[in-house]
Amino acid sequence: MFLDIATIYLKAGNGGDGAVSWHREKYVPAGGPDGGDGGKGGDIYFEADASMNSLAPFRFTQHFRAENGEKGSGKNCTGRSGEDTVIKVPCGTVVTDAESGGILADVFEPGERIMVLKGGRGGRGNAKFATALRRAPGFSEMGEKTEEHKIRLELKTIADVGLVGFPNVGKSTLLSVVSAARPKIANYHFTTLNPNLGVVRYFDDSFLMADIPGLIEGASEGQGLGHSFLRHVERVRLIVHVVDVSACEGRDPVEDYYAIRKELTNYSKALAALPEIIALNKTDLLSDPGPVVKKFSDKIGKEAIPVSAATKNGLDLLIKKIYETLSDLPKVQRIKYEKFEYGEKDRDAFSVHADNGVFFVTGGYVEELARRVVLSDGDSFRWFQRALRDKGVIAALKKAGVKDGDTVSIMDLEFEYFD
Ligand SMILES: Nc1nc2c(ncn2[C@@H]2O[C@H](COP(=O)(O)OP(=O)(O)OP(=O)(O)O)[C@@H](O)[C@H]2O)c(=O)[nH]1
Ligand SMILES: [Mg+2]
Repeated sequence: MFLDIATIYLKAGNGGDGAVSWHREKYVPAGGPDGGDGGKGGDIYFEADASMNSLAPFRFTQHFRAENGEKGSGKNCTGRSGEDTVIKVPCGTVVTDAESGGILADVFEPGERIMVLKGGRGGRGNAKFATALRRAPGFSEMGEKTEEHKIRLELKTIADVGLVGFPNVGKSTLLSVVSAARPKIANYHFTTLNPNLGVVRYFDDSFLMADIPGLIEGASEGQGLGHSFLRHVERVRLIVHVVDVSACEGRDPVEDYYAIRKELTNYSKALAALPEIIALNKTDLLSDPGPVVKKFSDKIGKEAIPVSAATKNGLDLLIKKIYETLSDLPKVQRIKYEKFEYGEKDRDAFSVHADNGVFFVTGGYVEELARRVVLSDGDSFRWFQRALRDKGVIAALKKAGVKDGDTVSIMDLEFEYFD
């Protein structure tokens, strides 16, 4: 099955905890603190892989985690950093945060790597907390914990040229004879279910052609394979509109032409405004194509190139025309977006609220503090109390009506309040 939209879950690595350790050496009775810092958690990156053309791998694998940082250890050894995770996606994959819809990345150029989630910072070891007054800090900091995020991937194929038209008009056949691509070809509708990409060589140069699944009337409202495929034409520079001029299915080429134009316009004005080259295919089925082609051009008032993907007649001229038109057009652009970043927790904010005699303190600042404290350690606890006082948390508790003996709760820490 073809997939051009996928939902996955990502979690960067947690930071490793800092260590509590004491320097030990023969004949040195009381060494100082030498607990090392924890390692940084692994980051998560996306990488554009030119050999991929669908998001199918994400049907089976939806959870990705980067490695956690390791704990610090004695002798001031910093813990090993967690390995980064690199997720490969096809060029043209737009990565968004599923909750906010914010765009994290447009993974565009082959080989391009974009970081979307940063690993947690490692906690500091007790060595880092030593001061002239506090020579033997018996506590260290815990590593920063990361959160899991729900992410949406959407493939918007990048190609210079998109082949559009009704089903069975010969788009895939055309791509297969002008490039090395080998899309499935068959004499029934909706043979092509996913866009195929091919490189078309033109002397020393080349361009990228995409074969888009057949459109039908109402595609812009979701009929047939609908919207999902129009999305793939969004990023082309030029449309090659393939029309079956042989009328072998009993349809009228002119009506076909206008029907597809209408779908393009309904889907997006930008799409409809793209330059277009009309290729009238299957001319080999006509005994005398000349008058038919002329009649078509006269009716729509535009030039059309007669071709046959089967006999390759007219293809040289078509490719030349495509190449020359492209030369005058601006390059494919990556989508314009403001990069969405997961906010750092507000490091200074906190709030107090009372509930049944328990005073809950929440917010980035106190959570950060609580992460660092070790309640059972006198030193650490005193440092924690001082920090609470300095930042005005104690004053806020008093204002909220705290009395001696009441319980104060911060994250998973609970302690009794005494002034
Ligand atoms: N006689 C003749 N038959 C052709 C020509 N081009 C394609 N065909 C045939 O038309 C049928 C459909 O061709 P495809 O290339 O699969 O058509 P498509 O436009 O990709 O169709 P969908 O993928 O269903 O949208 C096949 O049987 C082809 O062999 C042509 O120039 N002349
Ligand atoms: Mg096809």
